Parts: sequence; structure tokens; C-alpha cells
Amino acid sequence: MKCVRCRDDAWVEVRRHNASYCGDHFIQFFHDQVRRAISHDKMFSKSDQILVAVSGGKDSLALWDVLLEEGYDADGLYIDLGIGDYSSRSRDYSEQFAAAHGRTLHISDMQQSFGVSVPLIAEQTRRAPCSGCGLAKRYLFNREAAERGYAVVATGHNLDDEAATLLGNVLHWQTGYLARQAPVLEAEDAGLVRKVKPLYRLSEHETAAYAVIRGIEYVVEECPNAVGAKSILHKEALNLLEQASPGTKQAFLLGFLDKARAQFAANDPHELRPCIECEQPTTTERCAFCRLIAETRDPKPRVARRYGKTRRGGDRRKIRAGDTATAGAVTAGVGEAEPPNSDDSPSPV
Ligand code: Q46
Ligand code: ZN
Ligand code: ZN
Repeated sequence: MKCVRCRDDAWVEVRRHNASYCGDHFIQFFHDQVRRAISHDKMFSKSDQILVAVSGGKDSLALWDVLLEEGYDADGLYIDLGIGDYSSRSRDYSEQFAAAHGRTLHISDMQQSFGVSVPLIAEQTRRAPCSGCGLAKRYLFNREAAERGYAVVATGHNLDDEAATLLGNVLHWQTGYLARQAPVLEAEDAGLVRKVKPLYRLSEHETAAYAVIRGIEYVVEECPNAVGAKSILHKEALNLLEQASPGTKQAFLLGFLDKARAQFAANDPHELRPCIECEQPTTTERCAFCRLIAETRDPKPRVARRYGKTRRGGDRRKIRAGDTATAGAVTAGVGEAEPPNSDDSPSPV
């Protein structure tokens, strides 16, 4: 396999473009794709202060690296979710990257700020960990960016993430989420900061290759809560299609953005107002994050259900005094104006 630009030995194959590149030309290709996304979707300019949502993984660190290489003014924000060793290691990689590049990494520590962690939220509210986690991340990225005066939040969502999210949303016809699945979500007066995804034209394989070639050290292990998530199944399904027909994922995502998204967006009116507790934008009186924290601190007792047999042999639900569970009926957050991947799927940054 030879590089299509210089005929040297190729390191990375990009089948959907029917091309292979040596290390140097792959880095050029990667930059070209990021530049194209930024200009095509008018994401930001050199005068904007950008806050990169950093998780310590390959995508977010590759994003931060490419933006700095392109001359953008980009700092990082790491949210410590309190997920055991995984959080400690990913925080270390994020801090190492910031120190090596002489950039500011803001840290938002959920335990310190709110006295909760993702595992505690999951345990107390009996929601899937990724549900509370995704909601908290969307809330905190927006709030930290707004309070610190950043013009835009950039996340490391890649083509695989976006195509898998789209597939999940289509399979369940989540029209509200489809309306708000875009490489750019505009700022809104109510305190919603602009969100952008400059890597949405690059695959997961390509962001990993970029990180390796650039010598970026990142946390390789997955969050323990990612195991068994629906979005991984959706990625596998799309990988099968991609293998048989390179370009399928890109055609699926870009076709949606070009031809269908506007129709969903036109039917998605929403009005934002400040949360009565934290003043962050929400569509409800008290935002979903404030409700989530309150519920974690003070779980609502709820009658649990046990199953018994009916005379026909079917299941009958029996209620027993003293059984408890939580309602867990917290819906979208700040948040409400932007889509989670899905309620129980990982939300990478
Ligand atoms: S960190 Fe959070 Fe992810 Fe872990 S709990 Fe799920 S959403 S999987 S990208
Ligand atoms: Zn080359
Ligand atoms: Zn609130």
C-alpha cells in the first residue's frame, strides 16, 4: 500500500476515500478534514476562545491538539465524574497534555462541587450510569463555558459516534433528538453556549491513528460503564455495513445533515428560561441537573414491584410494604436544548 500523495509506504488506509497515506500526509489529511468542518459549518474563528471538552481519551485530546496546531485559542475542561480508577487515569492524561502544551485545563470535580459521583447518582436514582453522566456532562460543559466566558464548547464526537447516535435516534424515531443532532448547535440568549463537533468527518480509527502518529498519550481503556451500551451495538452494525460498502457511515450522516435534519428542526419549538435554582437554561421550571442532584441526595421512596403468578400462569405484580425504589423520572437537561446520545448510552466528549 502506497501513499496517494508521495508514493512512500502508507501507514493509514481511508477506504471511504479510496486512499492511503504515509504518516505526514495522513496528518495533512486529518487537518484538511477538520479545517473543512470548521469552515463548512462556520464553527468558530481565530478570535474565539474555545473550550475543549476533554475526557483524556483519543478523540478529545486529538481535537485539542489539532486545534492548537491550527492556531486556535483553545483551553480544556475536564469533568471528574468520580468513576474510580478510570476517572483518575483519564484526569492524569488530560493534565499531562495540558502541561506539555502550556494550556489551561479547567477541572470540574463533581464530588467536590456537588458531593456526588456518577456511580452514586446511578445507585441512588437507579438510572443507567450513562444517563446521569451524559446529563451532568452536558450541563457542566455549558455552565463552565458560560461562567468562564468561552464563546464555544468543542467536543470530540467523531463520525462513528455521530452515525451511531443517528442510527439509534432513527431506530426509535426520537424526532426531538434528530432535530438537534448537528455539528453546530447555536448559542441561545438564555445562556446556552455554542457547541461544535470539528471531528465529525473523521472516523474513530482515524482519530486513534492521529493520536498515535502525533505521540499523544491517552487513556486507552473504556469507561467500565460503556460495556453493553446500545451505542456500541449500533457502531458494530454500522461497521459491518461499512466493511461491505466503504462510505456508508459518511453517506448516512452527511445525507441526514444535508437532506433531513432541517425538517425535524422546523418541528421542534422549544423555549428556554433560567432554572429557578441554578439559573442555567432549561425548558422546565427546575432544570434536569438540579432535579438529578436533589434526587441523588434524597432518593424518593417508591413502591417496588415483585412478580407473582396469576391463575393463568402469567406474571402478576405484587406490592409489598417496605419495598423502595426511585422514580428516576428526570428527563433531558441543559440538555433540554441539545440531544443526549440516547438515555442510556455513553456520551463521549
Ligand atoms: S463516561 Fe459517562 Fe461515558 Fe462512562 S458513564 Fe457512560 S457516558 S460510558 S463516554
Ligand atoms: Zn505521503
Ligand atoms: Zn438548575
